[in-house]
Amino acid sequence: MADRIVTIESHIYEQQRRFPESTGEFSGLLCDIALATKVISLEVNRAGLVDILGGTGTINIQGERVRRLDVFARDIMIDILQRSGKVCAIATEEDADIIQVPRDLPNGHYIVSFDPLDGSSNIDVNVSIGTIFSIHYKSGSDENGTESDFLQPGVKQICAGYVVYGSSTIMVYTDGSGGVHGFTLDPSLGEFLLSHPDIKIPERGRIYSINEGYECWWKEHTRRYIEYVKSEGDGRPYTSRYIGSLVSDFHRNLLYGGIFLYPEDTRDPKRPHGKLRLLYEAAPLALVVEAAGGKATTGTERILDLEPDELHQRVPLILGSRLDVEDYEAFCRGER
Ligand code: P6P
Repeated sequence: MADRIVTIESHIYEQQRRFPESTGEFSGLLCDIALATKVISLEVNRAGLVDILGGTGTINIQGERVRRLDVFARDIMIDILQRSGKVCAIATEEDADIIQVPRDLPNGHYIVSFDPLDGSSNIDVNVSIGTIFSIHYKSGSDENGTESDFLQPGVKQICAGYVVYGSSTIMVYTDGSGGVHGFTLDPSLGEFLLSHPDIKIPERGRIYSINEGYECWWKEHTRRYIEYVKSEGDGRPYTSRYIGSLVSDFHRNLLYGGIFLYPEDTRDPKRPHGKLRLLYEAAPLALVVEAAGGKATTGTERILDLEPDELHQRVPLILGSRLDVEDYEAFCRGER
């Protein structure tokens, strides 16, 4: 007898019934995001066929070459969010400033930050990529949303999650009510089906994920921590796994246990806090990993407590199994 088939929509509305006072606006927004990622998944899986590989020739505000799929993913998310009637403003990795909802469309109380296609440099070589999203309730009084609405600590996120476009397309999210749930897209049905209910990350893993090519730029505490996990001893050496696609590295470590590190380094005095962004990479994944029993830190501060100064702020990001992250924090404090 097949297990009960649970679509993401039925799961979302089942969760909503736990909050009798809810209006259904949040549930509808999350369903809209699921719809957008289904459309993106279709295009990602066809990219090699419909010649939308290769760049657009433009450069985004991060100074990175924009791939056509990036643009497509951004446009789909913005179009669906703006027409949802639940959002008043949007921030994306591809845009320097926030995007408000056109005046001729209804807007709502939520703001959404997202990285439309993280790991996009892997598109042309068929390595899995992903979308990361974060939902806050707007904090200000301006019904059209302002940049300051986005500068809230991650602990205030209403919901956060990601989609991995890999061997299959999986959407994972937490709505802060404690659970982390994964849904696998059944392409024949065009439905996300509950495949990973109530995900919990192992307390300790045996995987570490860091770009070892940058060792010459690591700070001393990072160098000594990596030396430690590579040394023989109690369950060590760990296995090194690094895809170079944050959502894929994170998703694997969430299910198997382990630690992902993109630490601050000494390569560029103008960029002392590493590469990853707080609003639409670190904070959403931090909400997911903590809801699954793990931890997310800069090395010295809890990611979810950070008060953003600006939309595209970069932060060191170390997250995964609780005991592994705590080991790293001890090295940062000089206790190990
Ligand atoms: P590096 C992809 O460009 C990305 O933003 C993340 O998906 C990934 O974890 C990281 O950069 C990889 O960066 O410097 O190791 O190539």
